Amino acid sequence: MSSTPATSPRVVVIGAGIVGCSLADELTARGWDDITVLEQGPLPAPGGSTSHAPGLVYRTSPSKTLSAFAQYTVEKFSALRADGQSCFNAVGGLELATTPERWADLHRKAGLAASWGIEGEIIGPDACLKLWPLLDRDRVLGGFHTPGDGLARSLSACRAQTERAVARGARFLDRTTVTGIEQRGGRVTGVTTDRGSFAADLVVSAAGFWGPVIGRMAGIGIPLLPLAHQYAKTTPLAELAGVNNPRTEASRPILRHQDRDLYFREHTDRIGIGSYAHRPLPVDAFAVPRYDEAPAMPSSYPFTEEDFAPSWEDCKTLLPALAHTRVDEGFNGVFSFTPDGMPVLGESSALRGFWLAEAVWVTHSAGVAKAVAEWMTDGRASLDLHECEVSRFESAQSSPAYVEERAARQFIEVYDVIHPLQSMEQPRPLRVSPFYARQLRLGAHFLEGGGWERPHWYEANAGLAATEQLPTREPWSARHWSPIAAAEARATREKVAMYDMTPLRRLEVTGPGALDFLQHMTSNNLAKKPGSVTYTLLLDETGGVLSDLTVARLAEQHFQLGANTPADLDRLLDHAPDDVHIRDITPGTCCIGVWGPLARDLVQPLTRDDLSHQALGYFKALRTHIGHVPVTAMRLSYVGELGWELYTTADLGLRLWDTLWEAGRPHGVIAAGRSAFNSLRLEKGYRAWGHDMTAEHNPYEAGLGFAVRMNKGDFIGRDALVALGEPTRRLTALTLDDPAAVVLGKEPVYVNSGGCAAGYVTSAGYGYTLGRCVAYAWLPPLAPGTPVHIEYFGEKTAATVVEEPLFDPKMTHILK
Ligand code: FAD
Ligand code: THG
Repeated sequence: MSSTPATSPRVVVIGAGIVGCSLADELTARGWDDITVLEQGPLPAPGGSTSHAPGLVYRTSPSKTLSAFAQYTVEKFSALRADGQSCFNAVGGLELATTPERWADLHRKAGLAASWGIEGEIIGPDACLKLWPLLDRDRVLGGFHTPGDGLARSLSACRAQTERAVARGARFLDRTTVTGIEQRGGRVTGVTTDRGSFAADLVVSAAGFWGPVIGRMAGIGIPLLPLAHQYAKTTPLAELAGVNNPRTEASRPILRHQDRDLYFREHTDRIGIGSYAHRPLPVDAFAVPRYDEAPAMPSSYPFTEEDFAPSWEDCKTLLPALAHTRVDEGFNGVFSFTPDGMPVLGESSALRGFWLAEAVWVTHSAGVAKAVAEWMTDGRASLDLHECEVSRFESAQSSPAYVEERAARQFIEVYDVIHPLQSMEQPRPLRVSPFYARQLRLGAHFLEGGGWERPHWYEANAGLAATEQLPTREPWSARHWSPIAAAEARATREKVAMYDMTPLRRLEVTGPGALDFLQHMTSNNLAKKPGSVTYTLLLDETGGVLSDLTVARLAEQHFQLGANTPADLDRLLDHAPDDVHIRDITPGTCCIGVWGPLARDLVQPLTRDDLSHQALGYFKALRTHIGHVPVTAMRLSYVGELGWELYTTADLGLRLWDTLWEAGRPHGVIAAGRSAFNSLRLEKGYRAWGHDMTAEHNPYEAGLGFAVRMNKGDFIGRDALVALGEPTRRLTALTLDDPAAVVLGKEPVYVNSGGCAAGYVTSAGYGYTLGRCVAYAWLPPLAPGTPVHIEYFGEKTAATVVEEPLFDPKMTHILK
């Protein structure tokens, strides 16, 4: 158990759905004893989404964090008891394939399950029928069976956790509606309700789809959209007579028919059907009726039969026995969707002490509550939460229009087969660099990230690709990929290429205290002369890697940081003393990376400053001019080639591009995209934060010990690093043995032929210089040369542990 505060802060939790109840339990378990849960509806079924949730829990997700949340929910609810039975019914899960595309995707899903340690098996149609005798055998190609999935008894779990929290001192007040959030000087001080005020040091909004209403009281936009989703129960089936015990209600696996956006569970002798097949049905959170005024429950809207009609036909096709039944009761139930389908967790940076735990499924509820309780108690959670933190959204992603469009799209795509590189189609383009017009003209193939349009390759380079000898790709890995990327990578290694680095986050840190502050915040030594650049790590108190940064000291008191997520800025702002000023300069500036053996031939004639290796060495910065454009040049390269990142203000970006382009013509310069970029960085062994390492990993196991200077003085995370033992796992470089084989990331890795996966791939890409696919993976320490297997769509492909870096270990491409 963790450090319990000496006197517990006063906490108000808004909402007694599954999230609020689980949180009260987790906080009181950690010794917090001044918890008040305020609920507008009557307990124990106050009328939110939890009150009617059918409780299906499928644990496997592309997100390792979501899967871990769900695993904890299953563990915890299995052990919780209410009314003499467990709060989890482990009937298992069965996901069906009725199309070849889904059948292939289930194999990919089985790989994800293996990566995250979830038991599961791909089974044929006969085995599916054994588990679910009502299925039409002719419709089913097969399924993915996960015996540990099942049904959460949500309201029972609420009750059991409430009782435990109350026994430890928590208060639950129902029929108490929060009407205002009180604040002073940027800190929350309490809440007002229709029954008086409650002073509080911390307020947690666990108000489910009412989140935006609470957000408005606090002056904060909450990026979620309430949407209605249809759930119906059939009349009794003769075929189910006597099959299920009315107390446990279900014995057969929860069933998914994603090709038709449907799921099923048993309710004793009836079948419950959930549908995502209908049009998005947004609900205005501000117009939801109060409990006493709602026809059923505030979260339950009248069933719209016409929306369900096509689904009902699909149900009867899959389960022919349903032809003898009809829809007996149905409703349109409301819950939350977010722009990226992930929950919204963490403390608001705009209002200190105001926490969010919103857009959480029953599936993830206990895991989320544990993580938020850890975070509130220790300042960090034991799992990496970066995909869930409220701070992940860019300001360009905060408009209500953006949230509504994206969240509705998430609803539509909830069961779709989604490629890891697939971008949403709307609203685009949103953020573009100053070079956008040129990129369009060069036939850029854009993918979206953080709201930015990012070129992945340029059709203009198709001619160069004609000579590339590449193995053909199977259709999945060929999606969002082009052989042109190979030509762009080659041009970078052999000539020179321009990369749009504008989406790279840039922070400016200035002021008398800037150096001391950055020394305290990060792991490497930054006390160097102006003009130096340092690769350094933002660590948390336990030594976990929160981010990797480049820090350029441009003047005594002026630093420019190359950072990763918006959370980096929040972290720095949180800790900054008064004599340090921090600004995100990303939107007003831009950056071009000019890299390749001819980079100096291209750039040197454009400036009067000396760009020789002697005058401007590796990891050095210089303010200079490129033609008419003032730039900051940084001699570093994520692709591992000679060259510079050239930064200027957005207004001069186009001029910079054109100047470099013109000067580059005689050298055969090309524009190159992220597909080549990713390949080159993998060959060079440069890690991508958020994929290869996160807060769950320390620098040594991530292979980043070189960026830690233990003797520079104290810094956050140092004490924890001192106490570390030998690593039990390492971020390990692998190459695939078959030059034609490709993996994409998150696949399970097996060290011995039998047994469980020993680890999983973090990121991967074809190394065009090496002529093989490179994959990084978390694995137990293994010697170079060790053979392993990576499972890709159910097939094991051989790979070998290799020494790093794979490309140019002597740095001859960079140091010249
Ligand atoms: P809620 O349960 O909505 O709780 C929030 C509480 O806050 C409410 O009780 C509300 O009254 C209270 N509140 C709001 N405003 C105030 C205020 N101003 N003052 C005081 N109290 C306030 N998830 C799964 O994992 N598996 C499923 O199979 C599944 N099926 C679903 C089927 C349907 C039809 C629906 C609608 C949802 C389903 N979900 C499922 C989603 C799941 O139900 C929700 O994501 C989950 O219950 C949300 O829990 P919560 O505690 O965040 O919100
Ligand atoms: N450019 C800039 N800032 C950045 C990135 C970038 N910040 C975020 C992210 N990318 C940081 N990632 C890296 C990873 C590796 C290197 C640079 C940024 C790198 N490493 C060399 C190595 O590992 O050998 C040098 C390390 C050293 O000398 O200390 O170049 O792309 N501006």
